Amino acid sequence: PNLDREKQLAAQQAVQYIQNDQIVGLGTGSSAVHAVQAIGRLVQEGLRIQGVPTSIRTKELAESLNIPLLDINEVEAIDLTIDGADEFTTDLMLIKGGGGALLREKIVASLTRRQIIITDSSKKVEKLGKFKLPIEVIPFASHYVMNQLNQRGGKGVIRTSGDKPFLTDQGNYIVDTDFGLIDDPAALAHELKTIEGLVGHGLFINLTHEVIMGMGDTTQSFR
Ligand code: DER
Repeated sequence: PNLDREKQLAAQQAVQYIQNDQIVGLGTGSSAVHAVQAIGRLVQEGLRIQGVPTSIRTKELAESLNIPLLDINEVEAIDLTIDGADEFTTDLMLIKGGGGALLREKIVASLTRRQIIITDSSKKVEKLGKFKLPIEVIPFASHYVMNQLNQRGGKGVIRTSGDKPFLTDQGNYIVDTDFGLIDDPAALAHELKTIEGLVGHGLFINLTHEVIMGMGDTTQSFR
C-alpha cells in the first residue's frame, strides 16, 4: 500500500471536523504535516481558527502557512487536535514519540476536548510494544533512568542525531525502550511516572477520541 497516500486520506478526513472559531492542536510527524498543510489551505479560503503547535517544527510549518497561532499558556482548553501515532490498538491506546515531540504532544492532548489521531494502515497493532517506547529524560538523570528502566524489564537506548544525543524541544534526551509486547500499558504508564528524571513517555492512554486510519484508497475510523 502507499502509506503516504493513506496518511493524506486520513488527514483530509480529520480536517473536516474543524469549525470556525475553534482552537486546534497541530500535531507533529509526517501524517500531521498533511493535516497542517490542509488546514493552511482552509485558512487561505477563510477558515477562522487559532492553532496550538506540538513542536517547534510544527510551529514553523504553521507560520509558513499563515495559520494564526496561540501560545499554549494562553489556552484553557483546545477544541480539536489532529496528531499522528506510531502504534494504536482498537481500544485507542497509542505509542507516540517517534518524532521526539511526545511531551508537548501529551500536554496538548491533555488540554484537548476531541483528540483525533491519523495514521496509515501500518500503525494498527493487537498489542503495543513492537515499536520501542520513546521516553523523555533530563540529561542529568539519563544513566539513572536507564538503570531504573532495566530493573523494570526495559532495554533503553539513547536516541542519537548523527553522533550526538537527539535533543527534544526542551533540550532533553529520548530513550527508546524495548519492553517487548506490553500486556498492561496503563500499569506500565503509572510505573514509569514514579521514576525521578523521567519527564515523559509515549504511552497515550484515555487521551484519544478517534483514530482515522488510511487504508488503500479509503479510511477506517475507530472510536
Ligand atoms: O512523534 C509522534 O508521536 C508522531 O505523531 C509520530 O510518531 C507519528 O509519525 P508519522 O505520522 O510520521 O508516522
